[in-house]
Amino acid sequence: MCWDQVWIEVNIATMDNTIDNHYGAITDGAIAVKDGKIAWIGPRADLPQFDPLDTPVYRGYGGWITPGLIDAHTHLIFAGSRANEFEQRLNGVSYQEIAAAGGGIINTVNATRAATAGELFELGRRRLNALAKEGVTTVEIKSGYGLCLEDELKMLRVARELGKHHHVDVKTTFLGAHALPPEFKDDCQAYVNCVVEQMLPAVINENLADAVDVFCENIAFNLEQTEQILTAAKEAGLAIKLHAEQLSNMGGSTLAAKMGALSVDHIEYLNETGVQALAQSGTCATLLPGAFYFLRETKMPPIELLRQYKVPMVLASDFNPGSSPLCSTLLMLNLGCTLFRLTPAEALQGVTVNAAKALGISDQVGVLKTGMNADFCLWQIESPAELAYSYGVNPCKEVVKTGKLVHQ
Ligand code: DI6
Ligand code: FE
Repeated sequence: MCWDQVWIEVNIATMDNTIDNHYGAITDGAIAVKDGKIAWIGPRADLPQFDPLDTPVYRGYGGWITPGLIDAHTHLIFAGSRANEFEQRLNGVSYQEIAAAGGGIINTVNATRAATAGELFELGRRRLNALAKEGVTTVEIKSGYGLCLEDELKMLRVARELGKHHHVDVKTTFLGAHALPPEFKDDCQAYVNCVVEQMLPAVINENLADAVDVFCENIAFNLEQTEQILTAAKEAGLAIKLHAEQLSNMGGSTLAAKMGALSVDHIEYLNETGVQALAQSGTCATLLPGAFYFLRETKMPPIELLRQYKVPMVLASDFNPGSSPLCSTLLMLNLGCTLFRLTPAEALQGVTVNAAKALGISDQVGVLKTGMNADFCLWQIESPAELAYSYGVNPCKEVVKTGKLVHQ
C-alpha cells in the first residue's frame, strides 16, 4: 500500500452510525491518508501491509481521533465590542434603554461599517485561530452587521478571503435581513425589497454566499418577509436557513422546512408541529446554548421531541458580540450537555456529522470513513465524553486538514 501518512495507537470516534449509534467507535484503530482523503480506516489489526520506511507513521499514544469540528453558525466578523453594554446591563440599565440610545445590534453595525476590510480580516483571523486551536476545521460565517449593500459585500468578501488564507474552511451566509438598519427605520418592507432586489443579486454576482439566512422574529422580520427573501434565494439556487423561534413561535421553522431549508437555528420556542415539519423535510435543528446561557434564557428547546422525531441536532457557538460572545466550539459541547441535557454523544454529533448536514457538505466531512476528506483531530483524552465533560485545558494535540498536519 502506498499512502501519504498512517495514524496508529489511536481510538477513533468515527461518528459513523453504521458502526455504532453513539460515536461510531473503533478502539485501537488506524487511519491511512492519501491525496487529502481517508484511504483506509478500521481496527489496527486489519491494517493492510505498508512500507513503514516510505510512509510517515504518526502515533496517538492511546488518544482519541474525531472528525475535525464544524461550527455551523457564527457571526464571527464584526468590529467593536459590546462589553460596555454588558456592564451597563449589570449596573441596572435595561436592554430597551440601551437599544433606544442606539446600542444593541446597531452599535455593532456602526463599528463594522467604520472598519476597513483589512481590519475586519485581522479580527476574523484571530477568532478563526481561536476556534482552530480547539480542533475546528470548518466554520460558517454570516454577514449581517453591514445592513447596506457596500458593507454586506465587505463582510462577505472578508469571509471568503479568510477561507482562502486560513486552513479552516469557511462557508459563507448572507444575512442582510438580520436587523432593520437606521436608514429604513420607518419602512421595514422597503428594506426587505432592497435585500431582495439590490443586495442579493450583487452577492450572487460575486459568488459571495453559499446560503441565505433571515432573522424571523417579532423584533426583526415577519413570516411574509422571510418567505419573500428565502424564495428569492432559492430561485437563485442558494441554500437557505433561518434564525427561527428564538424569542417567540412565529412559525418560521415550518415555513423554512417546507421550503427545504438546511437548518433552523435557535428554536427555543419550536412546538411539535414545527418538529414534525423538520422531520419531514430532513431540516436540521441547530441549538445555540451560548446565546441561551448569555441571555439567561429559561425556555428550553424541545430536545425530547427532536429526539423522538429523529431530527438531526446541531450544536454551534452563534459567536457574536451581542448574544453569544463566546468563541469556543468546545465550550458549546459542555453547555449543550449541562443546559440542554444532550448526551455527550449527541453533543459531538452536533459539531461533526450533523453540523456537516446543516452546511450541505456531509458527502465530504463530519464522519471518518473511506473517501471522506482527511479532516480530523487527535485529542489527549481517555474517552470521547471528556470533550463535553471538561472545559479549559485544551486537549487538542494535532489537527489534520485535508491530509496536512496543521497544529502540533
Ligand atoms: N439572534 C441573536 O441572538 C443574535 N442575532 C440574532 O439573529 C444577536 C446579534 C447581536 O446582538 O449582535
Ligand atoms: Fe445567530
